[in-house]
Amino acid sequence: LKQKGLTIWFTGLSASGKSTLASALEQHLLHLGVASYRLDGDNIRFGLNKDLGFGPKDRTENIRRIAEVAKLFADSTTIVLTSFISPYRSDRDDARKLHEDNGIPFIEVFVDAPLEVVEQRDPKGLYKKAKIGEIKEFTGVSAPYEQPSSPELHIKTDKSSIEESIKILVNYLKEKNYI
Ligand code: GGZ
Repeated sequence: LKQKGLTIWFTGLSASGKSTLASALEQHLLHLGVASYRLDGDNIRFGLNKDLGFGPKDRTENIRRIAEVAKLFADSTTIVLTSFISPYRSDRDDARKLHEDNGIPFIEVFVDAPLEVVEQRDPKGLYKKAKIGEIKEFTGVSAPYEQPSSPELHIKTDKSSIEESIKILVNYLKEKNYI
């Protein structure tokens, strides 16, 4: 890594492919010998943020804490990969500001797949449950997702393969001289 660290912030609906892309990118960076660290629901929502649910206020607090943690890791010359829905534009903008005010690049990646597609994927059956009301305030069904208006990268996971998507990400990092 040629400078400080940075944060790659994946945002998108449940089952859009955020974690899949973050994991694949982590593998790629590992092979290049670049230090990276992944933050996702498994290591954040069951730990640091286990007191938080999915109402608007809790989601905002979830994202605020994740942004703070990402900033700290990035400050220690690590490439941080976060994969959270982060449905509110203002929360993502706050996360960006926290980084940029500290001189740390923030790369917002919109992991985009149409609702029909993610409902079809439904790997955990959550969309099905949300539709019959078993899960309340489910993003895309009964809670909002505000699409990024000017993300650094926009990846359509129903159109590009994982390999193609990783190429887009790696090319961006190389172009910017980050790796
Ligand atoms: C959205 C929910 C909900 C509700 C549980 N709405 O596909 P998953 O399971 O593994 O990813 C979803 C995850 C979303 O957590 P985040 O921390 O990324 O959300 S946010 O950024 O909005 O705070 C889903 C599961 O948690 N899940 N209930 N109501 N997703």
